[in-house]
Amino acid sequence: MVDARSRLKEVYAHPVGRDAIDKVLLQLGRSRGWVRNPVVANLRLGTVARLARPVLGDGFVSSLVTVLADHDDGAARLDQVGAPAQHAPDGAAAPGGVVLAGAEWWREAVFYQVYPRSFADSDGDGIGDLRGITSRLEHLADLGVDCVWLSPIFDSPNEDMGYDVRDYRAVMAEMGTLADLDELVAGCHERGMRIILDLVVNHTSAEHEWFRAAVADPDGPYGDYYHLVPGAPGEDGSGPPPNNWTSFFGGSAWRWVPEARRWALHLFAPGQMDLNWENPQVRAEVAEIVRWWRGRGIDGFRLDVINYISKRSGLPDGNEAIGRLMGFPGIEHYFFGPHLHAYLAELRQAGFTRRSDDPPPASTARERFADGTLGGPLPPDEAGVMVGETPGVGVEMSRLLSNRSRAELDLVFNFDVLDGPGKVRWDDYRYDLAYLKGFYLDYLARTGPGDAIALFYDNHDNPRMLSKVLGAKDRDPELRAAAAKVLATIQLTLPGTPFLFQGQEIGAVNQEFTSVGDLQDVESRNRYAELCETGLSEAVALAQVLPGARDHARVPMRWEPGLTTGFTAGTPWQTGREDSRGFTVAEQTDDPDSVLTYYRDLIALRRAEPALTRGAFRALAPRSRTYFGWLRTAVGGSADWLIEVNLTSRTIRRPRGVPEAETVFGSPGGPLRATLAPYECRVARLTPGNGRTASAAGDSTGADPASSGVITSWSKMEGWSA
Ligand code: TEU
Repeated sequence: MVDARSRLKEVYAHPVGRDAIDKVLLQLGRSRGWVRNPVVANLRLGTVARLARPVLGDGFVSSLVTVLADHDDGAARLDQVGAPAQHAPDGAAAPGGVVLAGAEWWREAVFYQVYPRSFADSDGDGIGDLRGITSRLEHLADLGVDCVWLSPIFDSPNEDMGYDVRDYRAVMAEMGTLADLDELVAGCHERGMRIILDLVVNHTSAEHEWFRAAVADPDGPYGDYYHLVPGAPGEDGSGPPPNNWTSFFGGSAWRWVPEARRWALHLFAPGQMDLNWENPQVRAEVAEIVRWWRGRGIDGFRLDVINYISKRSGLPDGNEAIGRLMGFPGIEHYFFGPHLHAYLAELRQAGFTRRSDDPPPASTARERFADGTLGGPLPPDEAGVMVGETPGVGVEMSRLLSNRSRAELDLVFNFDVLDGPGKVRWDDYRYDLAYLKGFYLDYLARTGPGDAIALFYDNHDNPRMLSKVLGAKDRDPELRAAAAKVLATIQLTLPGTPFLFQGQEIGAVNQEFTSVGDLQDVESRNRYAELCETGLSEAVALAQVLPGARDHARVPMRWEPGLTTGFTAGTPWQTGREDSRGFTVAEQTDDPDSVLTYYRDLIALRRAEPALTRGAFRALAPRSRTYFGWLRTAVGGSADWLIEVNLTSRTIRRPRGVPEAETVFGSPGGPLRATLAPYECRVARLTPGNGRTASAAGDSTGADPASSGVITSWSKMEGWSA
């Protein structure tokens, strides 16, 4: 039990405490070495509270103690999970080279996120639809995708682009019909791909029948489906709301619903009403929705803001310092709530797990072999895959949510990779890939094969990573392609499950929006309006919205050159602002040097070489800020792979000698040299043997005498990590 007398190191030993402290340090842009300093580590919490008062104000420490107390068995639970086994080879190779057929197929899969509104439009109304996706499945199959994830397609008034569901068992009219969806599911399965949907159940649309019923009769059975709180006597909505929580899209998280004479909680837009998960009836409804879709052949779900579902009962005010630091007052009361683990375990059993008397699903994916050829339909998965979207959780919390032994989620997203220390999405800055390297090395050192890391940089909620890395240079076609390949190499060959977002495979970048009229997203528009209200000029307000606008990633997919990019025959609902040459699917498909070819070939190699997915991992030169290299070794050590990238736009010197290795993949190609070109990347097979020097191996540029030591064996490579 942590209390004010506990020492900082005891808090740090608690998984939730550690993540919380790390988060604060990251947000403040401070090093973690600070906590390890013995003087600091031995400070009592009460003392920390006094010392930190000028920065953190009052109540910070007691808020922390409360959150830790919710998960007081947390440390014990993590012990159960066990010390991470450091990504040692995970069991024997699958028999017969068959991949992705096992219960945990998703550990080796490549996921691909489709943003349906902007993928492909089949009927010319300017809005992407299900038939459009079906017509483009060959692109995904060619790319080597194992599982397609569709952002929301359920019936919705679209206040937040489908993340406000009106009917969980119907398709949104502009995207098609249930029959179209069945066809899309069958089309994926036929090509050996699974398909998952987005399950948005932290909240429903205010137009959902449950909310209508709740408003009509707040004391009736549906009143308790939501967080509806009576106002003071005579309240008309002008009084203060029930607490100080704020919405992620601006303003208070409460709105007064006059018909019900109640305040209603909405952590997102005013029409996204938070469900009350404390009500067992709500949990049962959600499980039924999942079972219904599983029967139709859906292979699982990505669960939207699923770590927000358990709110502290009584909905107390949030601590102000935490609110300031994290940007959202109240967040400590729901981002890792008291009953989160119990609700997830229950949902897994009641919704995602097949029962022996369940009829078979409408279809299942065909088996796909290591060489890409297809077999017959696989037996139904025992459980649908549960991919948690979990904003704000750190590494230890990720383990508590995803470790195999916990039977909660399968995979989680950790968003800390997306922005550098002290930065948030809205900041205009150049992302340093050295941070990305450090983030993953830390993550990998603290997790093992039973944990699950989703490797991702792009999604529909973030500007493009490629643009964050390159800044204005993202318009330089050479740099753009080279850096895109660096990101691909890291994402596809580190341990973990890659999630690609549409467009990544062709090197998509941010858009040059010029007015607020170009932005469609509720979050960007609200933020712009709020900034203007504070007295900023429109130009300055726009400049403060654009770096983080979610619209960058939501423009139509660029299938071919031209104004409408092959996305639609009509007028696109959202226009991209790009007319660059060479960054469309059509232009890249047959180009051997294109980003698309690189992705396709690397995914194929990944499927053929188990070392790249299941192999042991070892970092080389872990402290270098410019070079990122690592080894992957197959079970039995039959094949050693060397992967390396130059994290910068400058030529860099290799940290040690030139390894003797056969480059299977490279950008630019050619033999390994003593230096790495700007954003160079390599996937090479280490050659066992000795004696040959780098120049004898064909390095026409001449080996650098200072680093001409040839590394010919695993054991010598290990010296790199010293
Ligand atoms: O996003 C959750 C989330 O917390 C953020 O990543 C979100 O982008 C927001 O901008 C925070 O400021 C999920 C969905 O991915 C997002 O599209 C939805 O808007 C949101 O939940 C609400 O359902």
